[in-house]
Amino acid sequence: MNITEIRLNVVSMPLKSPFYTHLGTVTDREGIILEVIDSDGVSGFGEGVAFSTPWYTEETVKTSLHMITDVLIPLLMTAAIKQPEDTVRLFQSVKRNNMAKAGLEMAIWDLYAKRNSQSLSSIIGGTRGKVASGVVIAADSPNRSLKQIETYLEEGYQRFKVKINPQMDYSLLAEIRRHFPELPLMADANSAYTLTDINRLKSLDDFNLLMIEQPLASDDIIEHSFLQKELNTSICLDESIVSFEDAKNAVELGSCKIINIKAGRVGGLFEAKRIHDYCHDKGIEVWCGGMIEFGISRAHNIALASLPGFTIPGDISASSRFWEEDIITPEVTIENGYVAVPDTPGIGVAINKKRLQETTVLEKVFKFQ
Ligand code: OSB
Ligand code: MG
Repeated sequence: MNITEIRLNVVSMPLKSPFYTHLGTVTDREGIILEVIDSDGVSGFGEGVAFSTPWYTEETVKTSLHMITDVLIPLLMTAAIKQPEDTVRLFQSVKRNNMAKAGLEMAIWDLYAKRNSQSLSSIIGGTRGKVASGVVIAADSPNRSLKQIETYLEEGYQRFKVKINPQMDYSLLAEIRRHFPELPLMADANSAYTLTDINRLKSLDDFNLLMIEQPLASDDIIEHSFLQKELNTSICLDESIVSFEDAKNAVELGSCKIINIKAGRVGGLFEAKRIHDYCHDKGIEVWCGGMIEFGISRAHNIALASLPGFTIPGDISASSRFWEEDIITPEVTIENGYVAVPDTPGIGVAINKKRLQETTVLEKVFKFQ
């Protein structure tokens, strides 16, 4: 691959409705769209998924921009990239900043797949023609949560996730279970609890949840291992797993029975696939998490979720879940609870140039020598 140019667009778009978590409310989403172009004019697309503020991880749009512009692209300019793995090796000299790295690495995966006339799904070893679709309910009241569940059930979603915290857990889940006794339901705490809440967390075993996601601290693996021994409900780790080594430690310590894999959080598709392969081998179930992202990142998620170990419906919802109009064409749609995995080269979607332009707040072009 002979990269000649990288185009970067920071886009900003309002969500259709606010996304409430105990750490803050997301009403507008900024994202970094990256296009890597080679000397034959082939383009690969990636998306930096850091948020505007560091509520979910330490990265932000601004820190990502700094890393991408001042560190990672200059590194790419010094190296010959033959395959995506070369990018991973090259970026090893930079600590963390996983979302910034992933944005570029995933664009290079898309370019690599296109150059090989293969879909991204097939080039990473995907085996599914469609992936099961789940959705997140992040409303500000139990009533509005119930309403959203009803709407999304009608749209065909197969798995429902609600955000919980010590102020809003048992009563919310009881209300949901009263209306929807059989709903495939899980809860995501985004680290809202500590071990002192152990009895509260145990009480949630009443609700036959598929899993409880990230109950304890975002950098903890040890205490989750203690908690998992005390709970009937499976723990799923999200924030705690930022590398293959974290996944291995968590599995070996029994800190979780399920892992939510997000390529952005772990530094790209290569690392995401390594974690998947390891978990598949160990019989640990995985699913693909979401980042309230735009269509480029969703398209990558769909390819990732087509790997054989992704046995639980992910946070892979339609473009219309968050956006009036997405930046890709065609948009992501749900049919009978599934999203089709494209079999056309690369991520299988094109950028919607008009929508990209009208949502762009900053544009940069990097020319390689
Ligand atoms: O914790 O999984 C999370 C959104 C943003 C950041 C973190 C998380 C989430 C979600 C929703 O739960 C993901 C989505 O549907 O895009
Ligand atoms: Mg989560």
